[in-house]
Amino acid sequence: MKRFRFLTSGESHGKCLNAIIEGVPAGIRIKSDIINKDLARRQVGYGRGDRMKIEKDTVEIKSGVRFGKTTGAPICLEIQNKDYINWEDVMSTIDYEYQTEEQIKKIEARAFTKVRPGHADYAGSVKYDLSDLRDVLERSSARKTAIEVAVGSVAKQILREFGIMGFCHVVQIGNAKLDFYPKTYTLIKEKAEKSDVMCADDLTADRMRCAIDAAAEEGDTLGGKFEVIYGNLPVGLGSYVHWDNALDGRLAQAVMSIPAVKAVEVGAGVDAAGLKGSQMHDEIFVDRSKEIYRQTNNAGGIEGGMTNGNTLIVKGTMKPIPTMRKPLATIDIKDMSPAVAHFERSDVCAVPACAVVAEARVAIILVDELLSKIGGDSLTEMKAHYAQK
Ligand code: EPS
Repeated sequence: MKRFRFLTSGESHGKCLNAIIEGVPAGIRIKSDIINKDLARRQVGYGRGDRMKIEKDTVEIKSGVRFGKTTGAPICLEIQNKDYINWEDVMSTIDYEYQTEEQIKKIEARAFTKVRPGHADYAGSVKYDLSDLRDVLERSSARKTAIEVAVGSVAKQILREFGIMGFCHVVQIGNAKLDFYPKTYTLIKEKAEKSDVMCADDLTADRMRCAIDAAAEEGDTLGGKFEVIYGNLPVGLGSYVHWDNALDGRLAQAVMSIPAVKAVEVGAGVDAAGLKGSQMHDEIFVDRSKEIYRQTNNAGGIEGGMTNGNTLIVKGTMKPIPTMRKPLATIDIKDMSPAVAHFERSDVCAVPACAVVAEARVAIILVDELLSKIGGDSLTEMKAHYAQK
């Protein structure tokens, strides 16, 4: 990250999740209500597990904001894990030798050694030399994406000051695909917002729910595909001069690193392989007031690693969640014997939640690029620079 930097901490069943964000100019209105709305969006979705019934994620802004506005100081955010009361002994930070017999029983009951294929368990245990896979699960869990959504919500509130706004929607769950797109982005957003699978078409949403029910019945899980759309972006965020400045590359990294994401596309994405140049590239026209416009957007708003003024379209593919009721063949790292994979409470499908996380991650990269382009220590300075861009 160049200008908008942050770190997060916290475990899935630990006390809380935290983030410290650095680089937010002063004078930006940050509302915890808006952050909480985004947190709630990440929690809903047909096919999510029982954890979401326990948690009602809410953020506490602990520093960097005074009377509703940023001061330029680092912003500290915190989300409490409500489930922690059930895990206090298991997640204790106190030395093992100081634990009582009763506590040790609880800790051992929650330890596991049968790795889940597809999860971070095996590689994590080897990398960090951990014999209880609980130590890997706790931080590798997608639970940490809650605090990332809170950080993304701060980023979105900065972008909104410049009229830049985005949304996400789900286009595939299992084999149920969205073939019929409503005509405008506004309609897609409105329909998707009302749907518990975040799908903009009612019939496809029904098929998605049926697919989730069938997978749940079989003890299986499902992945899918989502799109993140951002509009009203200035031309020239990102750059072609070095590979690590290319906006498409940065967005791909940001979305690809969400747990379970296996592919990221921009615009036409993988379909570009089958198109001719004349079909792929978006021809440029000029209207009467010398404003340029295009009739297509296969580039997805990025040319040469830079925004081109068109709507940004990022697509992500999520694999099915690896924690499954249906046992998969694996090994027990205790003695390297054959075993069936560990199962504990999980989700059947979390594609809508993943889409909300991707929307947040994209906002984080966009605000980092915006700050790099226009700079400024305060919103006033940023706005003055933006007007001259
Ligand atoms: C999640 C919390 C987790 C899981 C899920 C995402 O809660 P728990 O493990 O207590 O049920 O529901 O985690 C995973 C899918 C994963 O791979 O770890 C959340 O808050 O999003």
